[in-house]
Amino acid sequence: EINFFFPKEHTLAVIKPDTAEEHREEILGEIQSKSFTITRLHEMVLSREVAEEFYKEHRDKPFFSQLVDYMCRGPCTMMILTKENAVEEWRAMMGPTDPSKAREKAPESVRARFAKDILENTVHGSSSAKHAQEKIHFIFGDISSESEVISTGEDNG
Ligand code: RTP
Ligand code: MG
Repeated sequence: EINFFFPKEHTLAVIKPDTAEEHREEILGEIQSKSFTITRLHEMVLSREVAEEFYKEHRDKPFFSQLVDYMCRGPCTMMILTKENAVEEWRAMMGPTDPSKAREKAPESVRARFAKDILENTVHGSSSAKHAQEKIHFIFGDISSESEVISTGEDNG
């Protein structure tokens, strides 16, 4: 592996509830084919409290209670993905929040192919390395012994 000069970065990726099993498998296959390391993978049903805390940046948005309902509806696949530039690369793989925009701008993206609408949009990804570090700690606890985490960049939820 050629990783002497490129520091690895972690991101938190989530396959949200209601995603069909075959789509889950396809997403996992694509993550691996793009050479992310799946550092952690944990399937869990979020409580309302955990979902509210996870998306607390959005608590004042009109869609917040629908978002929490959606996130608690079934099992989420929670993952730590590790690679240089992981945050940006996973966001690029996901595509825009709204699948109609995703189909226009990024037709190969996960949301373009599998999302139902702007709310039920299949996947989550941290929007910055700082956000990733915070959410990884919230979901998985302390992983600092495993590999380096970069903590720079903007955080807009
Ligand atoms: P995410 O945090 O889940 O990766 O999504 P994102 O950055 O692309 O979008 P964000 O603005 O952070 O929104 C978080 C999630 O809230 C739901 N949403 N619903 N009904 C609506 O207008 C609306 N807008 C956002 C989506 O599930 C979105 O992923
Ligand atoms: Mg977001």
